[in-house]
Amino acid sequence: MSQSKVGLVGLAVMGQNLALNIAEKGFPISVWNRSPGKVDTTVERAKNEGNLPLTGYHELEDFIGSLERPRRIIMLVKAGKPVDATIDRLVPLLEPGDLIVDGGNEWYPNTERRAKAVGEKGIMYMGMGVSGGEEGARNGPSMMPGGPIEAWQMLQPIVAHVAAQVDDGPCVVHIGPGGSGNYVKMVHNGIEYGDMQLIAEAYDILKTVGGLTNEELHQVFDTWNKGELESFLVEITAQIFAKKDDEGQDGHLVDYILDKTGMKGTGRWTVMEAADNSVAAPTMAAALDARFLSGLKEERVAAAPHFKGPDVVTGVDKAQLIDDVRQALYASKICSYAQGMNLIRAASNDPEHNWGLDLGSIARIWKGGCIIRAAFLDRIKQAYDRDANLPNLMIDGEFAKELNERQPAWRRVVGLAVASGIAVPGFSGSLAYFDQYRRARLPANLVQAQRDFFGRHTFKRTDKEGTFSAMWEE
Ligand code: NBP
Repeated sequence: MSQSKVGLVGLAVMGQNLALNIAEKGFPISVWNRSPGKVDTTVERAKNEGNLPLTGYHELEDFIGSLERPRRIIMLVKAGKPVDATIDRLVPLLEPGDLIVDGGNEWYPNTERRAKAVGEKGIMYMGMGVSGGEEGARNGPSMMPGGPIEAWQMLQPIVAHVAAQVDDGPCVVHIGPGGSGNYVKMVHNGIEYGDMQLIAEAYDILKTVGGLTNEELHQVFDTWNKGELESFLVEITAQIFAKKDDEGQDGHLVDYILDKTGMKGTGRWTVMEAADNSVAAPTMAAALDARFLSGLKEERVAAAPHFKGPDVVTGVDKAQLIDDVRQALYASKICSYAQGMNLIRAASNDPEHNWGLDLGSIARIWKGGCIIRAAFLDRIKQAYDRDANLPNLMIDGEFAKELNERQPAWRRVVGLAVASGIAVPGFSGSLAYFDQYRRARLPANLVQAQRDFFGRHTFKRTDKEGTFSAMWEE
């Protein structure tokens, strides 16, 4: 019997669909899952979806024995302990030169720890972020593999065909060494949190101040998706507003959904990492905080009668509001991506990592397959092509021009929201990021004076070199 080119372990949503995708691209694949039921389901699907070259195994030993050597095994099991448990079962059956790739959303130091441990046995290890959810995994995800270059060379011939394809190639690149693949996927998810929050704020303003109906919101988002905001998230948002309730109630499903956001942790990691690296990430942090606050549903309901917010501003020109919100959303999005890119660069330059990551190629592989795919990622790539050392995306000539042009609308929207009592932490956090970055002098002089006053922390002066401390209390 001919041997499979690749093996896949873990056949839940992601693993099952990725396995079918790999098989469809012509790579014979063997699959195994801890509980055998999912193996049978996957085999059945492979049969029904075009007699794909996929073989299922109930015994791990048989699965390993079916693989071409050196073996390539992709794991898609729940991050954390299940990954360790799977490695513990795989490693005794493997040989030096074999490769294990963890395709889950793993905390990057775990990948580095595992790579070291299995590396002592001559086995190679990669952490590969996979984005695009179920649909991406099945039809072409964006893939972010990190680890040794020799491991990438073994993986590349397969993933280059399996990843989403865009105008300038497959949405996969060797991100860099160590846990960099997981890191970039983590920041991708942080950006995703920011994008979703910004879209939710646009919705809130348009609905609450503009009085837009779901039908109108559908139209607006659909139109936006044909312009500079063209992206997967804007596209699905338009579709969401068109969806009628599926439980027999009048109206649209979106209005029956509880306003309490779930999360799995990658957004939290991104914000923690931003703090650890001293990188300002107010848009992503605002998105995370908004999820925390949304979680306090019962508390919010109890608190509501205790406060009276301002009346919503009335008499707003609807067409102008829609156009302003579009501009505010776009400008905020630039700030959010700037924060994410700066975090990736800071981690890459950390002497403990020295990953040497290429921001332009990272933006490129996000152009297709993934949740944050958007037309403007091509422009982000071009910005880093123009200047790989761009200190901040906002100061690229094209983006700076766009931010300048959108400022009046952006400020109108934030002002209107604040006056109406609508929280827009993503829009206002992004605007504050922009305003702090663009102002040559900030009130940090006063903070330094206070620090010196109470703690003799010293300060620098603007007019001469040296370190100073003052006798503040004469
Ligand atoms: P889940 O994260 O829900 O994990 C389920 C899989 O883990 C099943 O195959 C399960 O086997 C296996 N598993 C568990 Br749980 N404990 C195990 C153990 N001790 N030993 C061996 N296997 C174990 O699956 P998923 O949603 O497909 O996600 C897979 C990875 O991809 C995760 O890291 C996730 O964060 C990431 N990811 C998910 C998405 C998405 O849209 N779902 C998107 C991008 C990335 P069983 O069948 O025997 O219980």
